[in-house]
Amino acid sequence: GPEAPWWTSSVVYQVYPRSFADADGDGVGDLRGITSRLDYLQQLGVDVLWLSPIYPSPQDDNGYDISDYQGVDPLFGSLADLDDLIAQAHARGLRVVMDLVVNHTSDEHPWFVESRSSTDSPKRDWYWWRPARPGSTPGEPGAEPTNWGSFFSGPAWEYDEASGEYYLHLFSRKQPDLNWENPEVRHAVHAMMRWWLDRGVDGFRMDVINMISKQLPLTDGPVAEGAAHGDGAAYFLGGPRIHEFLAEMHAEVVAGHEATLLTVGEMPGVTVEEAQLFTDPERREVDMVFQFEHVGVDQGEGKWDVLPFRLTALRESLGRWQEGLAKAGWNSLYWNNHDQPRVVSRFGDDGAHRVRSAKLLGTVLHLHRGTPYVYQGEELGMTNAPFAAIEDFRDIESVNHYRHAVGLGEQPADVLRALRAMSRDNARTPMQWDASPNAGFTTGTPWLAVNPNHDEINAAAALADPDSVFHHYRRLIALRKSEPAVALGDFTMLLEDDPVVYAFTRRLGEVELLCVANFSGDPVRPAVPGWEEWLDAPLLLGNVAGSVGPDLVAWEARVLRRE
Ligand code: ISL
Repeated sequence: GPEAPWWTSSVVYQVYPRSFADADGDGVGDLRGITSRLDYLQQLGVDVLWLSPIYPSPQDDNGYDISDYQGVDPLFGSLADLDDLIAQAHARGLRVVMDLVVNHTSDEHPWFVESRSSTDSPKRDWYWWRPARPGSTPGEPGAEPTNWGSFFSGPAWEYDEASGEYYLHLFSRKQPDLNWENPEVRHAVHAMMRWWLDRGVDGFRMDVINMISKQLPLTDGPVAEGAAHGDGAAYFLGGPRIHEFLAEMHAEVVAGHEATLLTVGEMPGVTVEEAQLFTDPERREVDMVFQFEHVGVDQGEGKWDVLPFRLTALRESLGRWQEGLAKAGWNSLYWNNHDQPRVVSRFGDDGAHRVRSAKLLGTVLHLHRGTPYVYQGEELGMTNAPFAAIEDFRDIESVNHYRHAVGLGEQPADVLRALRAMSRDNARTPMQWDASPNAGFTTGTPWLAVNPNHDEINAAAALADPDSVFHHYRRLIALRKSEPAVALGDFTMLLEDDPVVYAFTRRLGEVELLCVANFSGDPVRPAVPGWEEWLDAPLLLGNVAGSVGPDLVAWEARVLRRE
């Protein structure tokens, strides 16, 4: 068949600029800080750098509220700093992917300022303006055009007193949704994307891109028992024109550059059937999607309903995605990003077995079929943070949720417990470079406290220790380059019902790999069919030095190879 695309054998590293490296000492990470750490990324061996938003922004949602798509927020530096970062990355063979946040803008974006200025504005129709519910008093609770809740608590509609109408915001009230039905909006976005490609960027990670097509007319959604708002997902997730909009974007922006670019659509709620369509190369929409099923296995009714982790649920989900995208399409593989708690605290053991379980998690993920994403600090086994009080949090989602939940009568201690487990701020504590007071992240006061465990968990210590999580990730990334079955082998899940052993094979031609992992603190003999024969196969990679026997020790993972 045709040669596999370059990103099948690539690994992407996500940088959250605010928390990565602060060169100017203001307590917030910046572009020059990132550039100063490119050697570190090169040493890890990653191929692509994905930058979370660095554009001018009021920072209501840490840059996911953009007020100028073609600039750099002074907080992070200048356009010249970005040009320099891109040039220096390219010089090291690293591609640079930008975050594309076009479901919504900031309410301070000139487009929205214009749209809001009058009902006759030529840009009025660039956003979703609606009158109050018939028979209600505009501005009163319950008068919103639909009953939808926003992702950040409260209603998804904000009343604009000056014009007497409401605008839609699926996220914060400072993130009004763009109206993609309007072709002018789409053309403006395409032009902006082309401008970035001309500047040298190598692709886009598309924020909540499956929310850009809305089902009309916008109508009330079902209200769960005890919920303050309705669920509008049926009207904005995977709407009727989503495939058309993505195909159009591909034709207008990506076509002709496919061989060098990477596009990944972030799609909360996407099903594997839909993902097949989005990522089938024949359809020319996106290369891969971020799906959320596997990071929902420890959540019940919403993310704050924290459930115990069950390996069987994780396997069922990941296995179904491996199967669903086996023939056409492609998976992205991730445990972490700037919205998720730290995986070693979540699915591993961040106490006695932190290092080994972090390596196990990396091994299992990177041996699946798909493109792995490493989120900053994951390669160090960084953990969730010991947040003590609500004052320790900065994230708008966390802070809003606390206020609303406590307002509705929940016990503050219960709300805090859920925040500690699931808050996005767990991912956003500063990168731990060394053991110095601010972890080598800043010489100033960090915008979010550094995790006190940086005296032990940090890049300087990891680089110096050949058995560190960092060096294990480096070996995993190198294995993808040296062993074609890692990137392209067929995937077969084993042990469908095993509560502690996660095992699967990859096969490419005559080569067969076995990945087997003990997700527990107790030794176990894996029930893998033919395990005795496998014990004769050479170990490609493991997380317990010298381990060869039939039993896996606590949190042990092995990758074996035979042909
Ligand atoms: O973490 C979440 C809230 O529970 C997710 O629902 C998250 O909001 C969702 O995955 C969309 O995330 C993206 O868009 C948001 C932004 O806040 C996130 O940081 C971004 O990754 C709005 O732009």
